[in-house]
Amino acid sequence: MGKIGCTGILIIGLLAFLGSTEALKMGFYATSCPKAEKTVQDFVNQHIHNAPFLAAAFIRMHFHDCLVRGCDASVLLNTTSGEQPEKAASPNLTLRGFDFIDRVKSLVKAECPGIVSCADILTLVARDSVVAIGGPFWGVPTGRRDGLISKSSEVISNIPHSLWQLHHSTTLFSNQGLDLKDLVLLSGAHTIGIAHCSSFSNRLYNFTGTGDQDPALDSEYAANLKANKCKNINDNTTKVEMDPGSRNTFDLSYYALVLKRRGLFESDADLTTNSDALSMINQLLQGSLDFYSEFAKSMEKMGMINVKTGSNGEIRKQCALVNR
Ligand code: HEM
Ligand SMILES: *[C@@H]1O[C@H](CO)[C@@H](O)[C@H](O)[C@H]1NC(C)=O
Ligand SMILES: *[C@@H]1O[C@H](CO)[C@@H](O)[C@H](O)[C@H]1NC(C)=O
Ligand SMILES: *[C@@H]1O[C@H](CO)[C@@H](O)[C@H](O)[C@H]1NC(C)=O
Ligand SMILES: CC(=O)N[C@H]1CO[C@H](CO)[C@@H](O)[C@@H]1O
Repeated sequence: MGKIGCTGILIIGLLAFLGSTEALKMGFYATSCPKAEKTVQDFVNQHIHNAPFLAAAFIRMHFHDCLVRGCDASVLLNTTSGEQPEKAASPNLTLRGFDFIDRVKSLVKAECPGIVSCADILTLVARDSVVAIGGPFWGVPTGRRDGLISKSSEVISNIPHSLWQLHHSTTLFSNQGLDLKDLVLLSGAHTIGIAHCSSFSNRLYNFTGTGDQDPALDSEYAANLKANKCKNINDNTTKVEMDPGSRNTFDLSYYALVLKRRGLFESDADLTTNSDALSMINQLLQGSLDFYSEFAKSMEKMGMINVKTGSNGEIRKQCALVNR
């Protein structure tokens, strides 16, 4: 009797433990909503060709989601409990594509109400849109649940800033279980998309606060940016391709630019100051380290940061709002 009770408690305890740490798995919705992943993929394939720049927006949105409170779609929430949400924080002012995610959510919700999380939808959209522009494919195990909290105040300390030096970014990444190799590879996402002048113009106009230019930035490139793009330090509207000429092509040219001292952010330039990172960049460019397959591994890792599974979180009805 005592023995059975004890075993019972052990089993209940074990189940509770498994419930809270349930892992993501491939095809989580295979029986509960079999068409979900295909619906997401079809919508992305239909629409991304008209707006290929959204692939950059979604992979960045996914990154910003995962680094704050884990990949739980907290980045999609409007205000929760009276506090400003993550999307109101300055690094999020330039996020875009929220309406696209809402449209995908509506389609999937019409098929299977209450089953598929916004966190999984964002993760799938990020992957499928990068694939749709010819970029790398990575596996997306599903089963993420949506978070209930989103705070603007948590963004600044968790999203790396363009002015950060390498050690700052590596510390932040390692707190999330990502190493230097992941940082080098994930920074490769800067092969697509745009940046606003305000994200880097201190390097052009006021690097150390004395009206100077960052010596780590190629001076010819800097002169060109100043003459044609970011004409003064207060410009916060002009957009610059991070990888000029191939902003919608997921290729190695970002790394080639970094070596030419033409990476836009200090965080890009700083990768070359670490000998291990520099060596990885050279291996990527030479092909002895395969960009697509290594990038895929790092994305899979990123997509699993602090996910909520089992009975944690909820399945949001609308991606911008918590259910209650
Ligand atoms: C060291 C870490 C990183 C820093 C400091 C950083 C910083 C930035 C900044 C400042 C912008 C420009 C925003 C703007 O002015 O509009 C940007 C854009 C972008 N970032 Fe990063 N980033 C980092 C890592 C990543 C990672 C890990 C990814 C994805 C895996 C990523 C993907 C992108 C993409 C695709 C864009 C272009 C967005 C668009 O076109 O809308 N970044 N990043
Ligand atoms: C969330 O906020 C955005 C931007 O302010 C707004 O366009 C959208 O309608 C809001 N969504 C909901 C469901 O309230
Ligand atoms: C350059 O930076 C210094 C120190 O932060 C500041 O006092 C000065 O106003 C800045 N100059 C411009 C043109 O923004
Ligand atoms: C851009 O700068 C203007 C003028 O300084 C300011 O009013 C506006 O809020 C800024 N916009 C953004 C997106 O930061
Ligand atoms: C894209 C997006 O939703 N941007 C929002 C960022 O935060 C500001 C301030 O709250 C909003 O006005 C923007 O709509």
